[in-house]
Amino acid sequence: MKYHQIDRHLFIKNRSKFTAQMKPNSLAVFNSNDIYPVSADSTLPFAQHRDIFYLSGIDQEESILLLFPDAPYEHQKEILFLKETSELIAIWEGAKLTKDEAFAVSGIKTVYWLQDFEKVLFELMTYCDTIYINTNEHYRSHVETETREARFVKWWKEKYPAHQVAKSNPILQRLRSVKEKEELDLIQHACNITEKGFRRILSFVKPDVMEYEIEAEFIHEFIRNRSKGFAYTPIIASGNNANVLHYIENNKPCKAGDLILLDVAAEYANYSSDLTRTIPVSGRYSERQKAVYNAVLRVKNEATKMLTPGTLWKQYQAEVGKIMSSELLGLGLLDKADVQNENPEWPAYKKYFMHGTSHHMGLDTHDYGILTEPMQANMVFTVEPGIYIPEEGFGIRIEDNVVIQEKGEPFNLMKNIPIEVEEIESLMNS
Ligand SMILES: [Mn+2]
Repeated sequence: MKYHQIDRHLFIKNRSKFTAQMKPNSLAVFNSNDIYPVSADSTLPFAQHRDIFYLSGIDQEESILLLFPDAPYEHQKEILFLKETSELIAIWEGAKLTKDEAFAVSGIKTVYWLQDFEKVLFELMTYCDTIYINTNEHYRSHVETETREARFVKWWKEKYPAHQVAKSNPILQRLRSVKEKEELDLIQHACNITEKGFRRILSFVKPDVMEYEIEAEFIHEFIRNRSKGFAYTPIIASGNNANVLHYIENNKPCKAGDLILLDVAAEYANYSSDLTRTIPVSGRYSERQKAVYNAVLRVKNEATKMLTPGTLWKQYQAEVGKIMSSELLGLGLLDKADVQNENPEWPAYKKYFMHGTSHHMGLDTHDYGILTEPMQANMVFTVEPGIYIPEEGFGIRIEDNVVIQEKGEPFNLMKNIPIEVEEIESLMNS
């Protein structure tokens, strides 16, 4: 790991919050992700499943966590299973966690090697009535492969058909959406690394630079600051490429006079940040670009104020739509008739702003959180309105990450990242 070890008390706290929600006499199981194959013997870099990470800090493949708060013996209440390390593995792959190291990371005292899993589980299954399985119920999830978790669930259902089953996911969705102080610090750290990357490219961008050269500057800055890299596939979209919302080719030259939409951010210790800025290739915005930019910025600032405890996501989105509509009227992109005659299912503003304004952010970039429930203090949201105008050859999105406060406006984790036209222009020209 490139990141500094996280204080294990975070994971101890997370486990106690989870077990407090479990039914009597129940056991919960959490699996690592697989390492995904490419072909021959090559693989994608390992990315830990965020739930086992959230509950243990274990950032290693082939790990299993069991939680059984009502277990008859103390040593059975929390158990980790790890891939057995050996001298051979140490030589070829580098050392895996020892049992002592796993305790230091997680605070879990009972650690077995993975080969003992079935035997140990069998004994525990004779004591418990219910097993919590961890299915993926994220509102945007779309999984085609069979995950390690899904394979386990299949195996378990076959082997233990008489046990009751319960869902871990709704508990985790609620817990993970409200961040602990330690987590806010980690997300702030990711945002600070992102800031360094953004400041680096401000003095680098000039006409005819390739989009991928900008991407390379970002990744250089991220990795030298102990990030594993991008929190998500970066979008570096000059000119009309910005109007392809998920443009990730990043292979075109940036032309003088165009804007570049940069949706690029670093991860740190598996926590995301999620930044978007839109900057002028030549270091100066045109009058029209500036007018649209400032309209997006005003929508962002107004939207941010609405992120307070009790706000409902759907109503928030509708309110932001009204503010956006009035800005689009001001820019001459919509006229009064467009708004008066709009289809309530697809309001007129969606022609220029067709995506959501905010999503939860944390261990996943589009993090857990139940959108039908009111917002709470210490939830982290993005705020990311945009105006996309293919006929004018540019699209503008501005995105910050904010923490909802008990009282007053949210705290902006990206408040130090240049956002005003004047500041961006002056940094690009200095
Ligand atoms: Mn986002």
